[in-house]
Amino acid sequence: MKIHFLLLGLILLIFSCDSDVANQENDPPNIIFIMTDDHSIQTMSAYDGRFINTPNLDRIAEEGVLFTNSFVSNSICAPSRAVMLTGKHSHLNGQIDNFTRFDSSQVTFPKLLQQAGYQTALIGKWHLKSQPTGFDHWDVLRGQGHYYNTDFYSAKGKEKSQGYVTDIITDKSIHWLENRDQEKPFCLLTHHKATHRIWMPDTSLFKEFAGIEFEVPDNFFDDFEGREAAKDHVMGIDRDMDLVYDLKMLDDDGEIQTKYRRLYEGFIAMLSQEQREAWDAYYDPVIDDFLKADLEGEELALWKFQRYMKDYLQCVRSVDNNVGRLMDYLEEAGLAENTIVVYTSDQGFYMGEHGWFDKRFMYEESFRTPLAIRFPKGIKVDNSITALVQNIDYAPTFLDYAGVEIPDEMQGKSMKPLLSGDSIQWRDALYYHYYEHPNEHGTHKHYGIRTDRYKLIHFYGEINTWELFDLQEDVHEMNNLYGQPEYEALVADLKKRLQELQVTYKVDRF
Ligand code: SGN
Ligand code: CA
Repeated sequence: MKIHFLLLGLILLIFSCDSDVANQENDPPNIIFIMTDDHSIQTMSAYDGRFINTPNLDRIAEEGVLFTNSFVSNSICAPSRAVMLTGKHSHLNGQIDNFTRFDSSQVTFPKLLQQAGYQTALIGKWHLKSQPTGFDHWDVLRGQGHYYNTDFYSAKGKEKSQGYVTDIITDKSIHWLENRDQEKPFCLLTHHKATHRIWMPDTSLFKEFAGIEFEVPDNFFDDFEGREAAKDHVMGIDRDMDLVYDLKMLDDDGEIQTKYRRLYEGFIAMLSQEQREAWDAYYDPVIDDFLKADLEGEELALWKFQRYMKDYLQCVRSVDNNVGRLMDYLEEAGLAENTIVVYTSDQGFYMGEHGWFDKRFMYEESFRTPLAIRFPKGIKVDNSITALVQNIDYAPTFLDYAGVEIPDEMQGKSMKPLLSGDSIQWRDALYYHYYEHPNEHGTHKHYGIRTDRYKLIHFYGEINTWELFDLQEDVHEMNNLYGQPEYEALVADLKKRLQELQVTYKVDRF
């Protein structure tokens, strides 16, 4: 009798374990969508090891997949966010620039996931002006927010934080995960302020890049020959990067007077006494050395480049540490297997290429954006994917993995087949359109097409110029081939393909 009961117990145990496994297999995956602001692929070591080692960001790629041809559709913040939420290009979701207010009545992937039973949350940068919709919980910065002691806004109202913004966004994310409804799958958007201008580092990370000289890009002293639109830029490290505001050279005697000195004073007034002491202990000797060196011309430009890189990279370091912390939490909580972790940025950034900071242009550094995806249970391919993907693809991908129907109106494609190793027909060209003009960085409106080898851009509005680049022969896009007779047939073909893309994407004016 006893033996029978034991046997029955054993059978029941095996059966229940089996069904647990079966349940887990069929559980919809959780999603953690980590996005930084202005993080360049040049400063993520999975892509490029010249400047910084980012082991935690790379870990997502190593244990998952790195997309080596990942692009945005409009290289600026609010538009990128709207594209990712809606899966549609800017002209259809209406968020063509940073000034517009996002129409939050639109269909977005968080809303669809929520309807399908997901718990959804958004923590960190939002920048879309209208109140977030489609989230059970949101706790966001207003506009750009601040690096130190910033305010957060939630359904409960405004709350001041104490500390460094990248740490706080991570703390809030982990806290939400710990207190979520364990019965439901979740989708968490952890959207950082870093590494946005003015690149204010965490005071505890000041030491790392002391004494390091960064490699200066070959085209740092670009004269923009043959590229008229770029000549109007206001994003030169030499000319436009502010010594006090961007580079923190706030001297006590007020010798260094710059356009944005007062603005910077406002920012650092937000630091606590302890934070301010650590801040000054780091920058004061740099200011002294800078004043003594009395630099001019090219030497000054190169000094500015080195300082810019240090501050920016210190912000990246904090992101890397904090992404590591979030990944560790997933492991400890037993969530790693069934959670899709995405790491990306709202666009790329110039690290001195063409002598620039900022983004906006369809040139490679700001058109590209990092993209790594880890999903132990669902990814069947090794390490890297070379297909041309774009941020219109994120929403359909999340919906596809969650088993939710992808609305026809979404223009992106699910990347799930790529990640599953299925052989499918993928796109062979990308469409891009940047609209914000006039703006503080002088970038003209432009649109264009990029294939795996060529890029054709039309700058319009106050100017009317075309640019053609052979990306295989000219990776830095210095040699505009447009107008050269031997490229006439290629240009005609690219214009035709561009027009086809405009029809496909329902662009009504071109
Ligand atoms: C701010 C920055 C600009 C930056 C835009 C857009 N100036 O206006 O340098 O191009 O944001 O950035 S700042 O003085 O306020 O830092 S975006 O990432 O939000 O699109
Ligand atoms: Ca940005």
